[in-house]
Amino acid sequence: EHKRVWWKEATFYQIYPASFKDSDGDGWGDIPGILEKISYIASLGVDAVWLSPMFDSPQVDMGYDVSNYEAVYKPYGTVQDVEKLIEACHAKGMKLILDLVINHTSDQHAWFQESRSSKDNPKRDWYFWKPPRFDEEGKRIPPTNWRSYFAGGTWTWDEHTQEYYLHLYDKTQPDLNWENEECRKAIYDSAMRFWLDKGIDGFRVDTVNKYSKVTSFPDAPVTDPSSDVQPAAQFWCNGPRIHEFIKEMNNDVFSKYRTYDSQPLVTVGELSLTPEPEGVLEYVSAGVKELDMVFQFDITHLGQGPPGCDSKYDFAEWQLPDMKRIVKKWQTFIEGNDGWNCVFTDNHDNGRSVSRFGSDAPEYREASAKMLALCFAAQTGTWFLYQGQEIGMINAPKDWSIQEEYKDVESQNYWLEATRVSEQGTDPTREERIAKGLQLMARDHARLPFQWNSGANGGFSTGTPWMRAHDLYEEINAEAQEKDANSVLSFYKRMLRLRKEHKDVFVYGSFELLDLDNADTFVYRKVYRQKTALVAANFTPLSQRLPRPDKDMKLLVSSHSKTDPDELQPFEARIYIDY
Ligand code: TEU
Repeated sequence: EHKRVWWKEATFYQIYPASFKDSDGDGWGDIPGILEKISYIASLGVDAVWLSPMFDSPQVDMGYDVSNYEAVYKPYGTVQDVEKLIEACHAKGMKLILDLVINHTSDQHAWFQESRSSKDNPKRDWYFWKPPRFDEEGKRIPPTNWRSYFAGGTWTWDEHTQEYYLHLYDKTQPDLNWENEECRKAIYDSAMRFWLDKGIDGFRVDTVNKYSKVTSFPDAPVTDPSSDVQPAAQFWCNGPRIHEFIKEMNNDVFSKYRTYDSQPLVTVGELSLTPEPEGVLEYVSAGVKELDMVFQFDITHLGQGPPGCDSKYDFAEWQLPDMKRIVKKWQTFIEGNDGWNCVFTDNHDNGRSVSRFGSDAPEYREASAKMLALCFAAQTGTWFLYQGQEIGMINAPKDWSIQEEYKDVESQNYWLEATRVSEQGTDPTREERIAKGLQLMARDHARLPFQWNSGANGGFSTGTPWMRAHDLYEEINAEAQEKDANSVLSFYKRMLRLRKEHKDVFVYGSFELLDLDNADTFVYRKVYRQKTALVAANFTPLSQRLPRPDKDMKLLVSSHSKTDPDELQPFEARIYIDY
């Protein structure tokens, strides 16, 4: 049985500051806007807020490119505003965690500015600098052939000191050199203690398994001969010193702090590209003292090409059994050990779950939002919700221009690359395929302004929003749903209540998958001692046979107001219990 701790039973609500609420009409969401909506957030029944980066930043990667950890991006507000937010959350009984983005900084960070200023600057070694190589024709080439996340290579040439620097993400996001102890200590002070001392309750730790690189910097094997950059995650992910670094971070910093109500701090790491359960346990087993839990991205990879290379937005068909296999793998991975798990379908890096896993057609989008809420609310682990999920927000309309309306650096880079190879004729259909992939899975979809009401820009801003508001804000918005007992919002609140009331079974129970091969319904059982719950969810727009509940179980909840004893209606989901 799992030891009980607050953060296992808590539901977290992620806020993306740019897109939540603009209080001053400059088109950007801000901290005062979040403060205005604090009662709304608390009314959902969530226990903690995760705020995506609000630090000072040139916003090339929407704040995941930090230029000063100890300052707030001006349009978002001030350090004092964040202090007010910490207080306001605590006054409502909610905890607040911040994003910890420490694999890289922005190239505008003072550390990098110093580092790039000369080869003998004391901070030169805080980043990875390498001399060039030369090919047979004497042409300058980068130190390795690694492919970066946002398309292109991982090395950028710096004229000033005639060396390359490393970046796994955009060229304006140079990787910090964790091999350098002074650099690590500066990270702990500036990015962590500065905010912990102000009373935050923990961190969501960005890219947590990428701090240690294979520092001999070998070339990756050529898997794509048509490209000069190759997937190379084996050299920058889960590297040789990663566990040493995270243990040090925990020992020197995390373990020294408590939450505002004197409980253990919480840390949730972002652990991509670590598919094997055993490898994950090395990070989250309570005994190893690294992280409390990590996000696993298998679920968000449904429909994407292989991670770590150029096929992310090359849509790949998937079936419901694929999703079931993933859920089962992570639901059962913490059985019999002291690790923990995260449950989520949405975040700021993915298309909306209704559009990806359900249906965003007008007649089905509410039903699928509720079905997904129910299907995930009964799973073991800590539940993370992303802003707008609770009102069933959907992807941007398909007729929006990718070039004009999509703002994300990743989308734009993929789009440029796809149009280029199409023009060159090397892959004439790539442009069309990538367009389709972006329309479904681009990170932009989650970043549309929150739809508060039917006013201009969905009530998000009185100015011109940095990203266009969804065409459907009159149909999908929080204000209308607050008044409607049958809305997606009301259903989320109900599921959050039920999850608390039935936490033994939902949060801590063991998981058993039924009928893996059924491609229409997702059915599983949760068991805690003498208590059993049966969850059945219809992922199709057709009626489906309802699997017979065991013994004489009683209906706890259905996502539809009228239920049929033998059939699940389109996108209906139910829970039966026997206690
Ligand atoms: O994402 C880290 C990351 O590597 C991927 O899991 C993620 O899917 C990303 O979208 C790459 O396609 C984190 C942040 O969540 C993301 O917003 C940042 O862009 C990234 O780090 C760089 O800081």
